[in-house]
Amino acid sequence: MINVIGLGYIGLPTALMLASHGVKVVGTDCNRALVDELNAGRLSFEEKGLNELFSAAVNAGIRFTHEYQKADMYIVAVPTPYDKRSKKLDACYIVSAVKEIMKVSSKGAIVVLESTVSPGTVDKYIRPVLKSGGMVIGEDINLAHAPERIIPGNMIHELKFNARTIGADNPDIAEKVKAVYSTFCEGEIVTTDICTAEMTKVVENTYRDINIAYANELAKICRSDNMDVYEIIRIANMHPRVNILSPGPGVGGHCISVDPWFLVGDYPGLANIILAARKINDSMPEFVLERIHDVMKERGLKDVTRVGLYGITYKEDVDDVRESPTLQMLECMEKHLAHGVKVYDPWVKRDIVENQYHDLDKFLDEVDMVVILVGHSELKDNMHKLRGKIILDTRNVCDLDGVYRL
Ligand code: SAJ
Repeated sequence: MINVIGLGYIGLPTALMLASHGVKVVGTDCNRALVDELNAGRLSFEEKGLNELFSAAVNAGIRFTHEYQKADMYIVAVPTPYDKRSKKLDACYIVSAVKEIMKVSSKGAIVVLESTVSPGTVDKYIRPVLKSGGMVIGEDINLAHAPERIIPGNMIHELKFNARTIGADNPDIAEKVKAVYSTFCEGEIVTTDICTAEMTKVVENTYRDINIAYANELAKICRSDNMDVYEIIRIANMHPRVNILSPGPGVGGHCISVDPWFLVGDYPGLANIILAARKINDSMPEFVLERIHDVMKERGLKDVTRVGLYGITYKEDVDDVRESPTLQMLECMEKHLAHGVKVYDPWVKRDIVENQYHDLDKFLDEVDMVVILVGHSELKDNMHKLRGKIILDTRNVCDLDGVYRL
């Protein structure tokens, strides 16, 4: 039996996928309200294909509880925040999960960590906890790291088809873990040691952050001299070895905007490009505010309450608002006492900011200027409704005449 610990964006789809492929699974989360919701048949977030997977897993007998189970394998997918001051990983959730596992695990059980961690985390935090709990690693308990790689918006597909990395202390354990993931994963599964697996995952997300930072820096350079950054990137990308990503209002989400900090925190003085990239991406919400200001000035729009921000989530067609550029912009506006801007997002059903709308038409009725911060499919399907508005498009998704861009 496998006990999946943490039923969030990663743990839940993984548990469902395993269960729907014939593996006996129990999902555990310390959040009792979440467990109750799942047991009542309600999902905690939206994701393409998740409803169908949920039904299949429930039919296959998956259970959800707040209690840790006696099991042969634990898959741990709990949050790994970073300390904003030291920039280092905060391992508190992993450590407490491992402490709970120790109390109930079968002899020889394997603990597979899926959460993204900085290189050396297993050595630094998990091994000492197990040792001080009297566990002999390799006998009483075994360790592996199988970092998740799935992208929100296409998680279910990627869970099935992405290649995976499994780091373990010895090849036997790696093979056992590989056999479990092979029940549903059709991508190549590479086995290695734990530290290599830890570093590889952080390196992947950091690579993307740096590439986005390059695009964002180009956007700033091009704006300063009236060049069209999108056309320049489009043409440059025709080169067979160039693939620049897209500029945008900033890098949000709980992965790419967080993981590079682990390297900055652990390797100060060495992680220089990584730090510069983080700073550039973090500066984008303020850059967008400057653009809003410039466009308002050019068009003679003085009243900020006639400006509407389209999109609160960190990217298109997901409901996740963590580290969202829109929220960072709103925070910054508040500091400058620019209150009253209107906000709308079709994916955010609860009221989380002031002047938030839940109907696109009503939102558009109330504004003269629309700032596109997220390119949701809903907007692409309704772009004609923006005709006649002043439009600042930070995602390059609007092809109406007279649009302002980054
Ligand atoms: N963004 C841009 N320009 C781009 C691409 C993205 O501004 O060209 C922005 C997005 O709008 C968003 C942020 O970057 O705010 C991050 O979005 P994303 O789609 O690049 O990535 P995430 O955070 O949703 O998922 C990433 C993925 N990592 C890589 O692609 C290397 C995913 O595979 C990981 O599993 C996930 O992080 C994770 O959980 O670590």
